[in-house]
Amino acid sequence: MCICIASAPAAHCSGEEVRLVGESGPHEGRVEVLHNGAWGTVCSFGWDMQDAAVVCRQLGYGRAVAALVAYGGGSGPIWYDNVRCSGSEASLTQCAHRGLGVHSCDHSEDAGVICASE
Ligand SMILES: [Ca+2]
Repeated sequence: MCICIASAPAAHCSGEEVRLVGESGPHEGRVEVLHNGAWGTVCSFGWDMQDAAVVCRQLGYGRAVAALVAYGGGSGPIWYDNVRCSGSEASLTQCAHRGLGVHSCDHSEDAGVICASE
């Protein structure tokens, strides 16, 4: 996981921080991404198991169990829309998407994942 230092060029950050916000455990929840100091969410349009697999890998879990919309809406920016991971990326930042902050979504569509907890 990358800790971004405010004074460092963004290119020096290999990956943004990702967290899961939910109530059932650390291995599942709404996907939130930290960019430029602001936690934001991911639109579920195009959200699938390949994308979920990358999030789970980035967080240190072996695999993804589900890609879903089940954890309520977050707040702040919607950073990603139409995420298109192949499934082999090391972090979500390496996946194609519409563009940072570019979306046609609202927070009711925020994407979540369940990662294998074993
Ligand atoms: Ca996708």
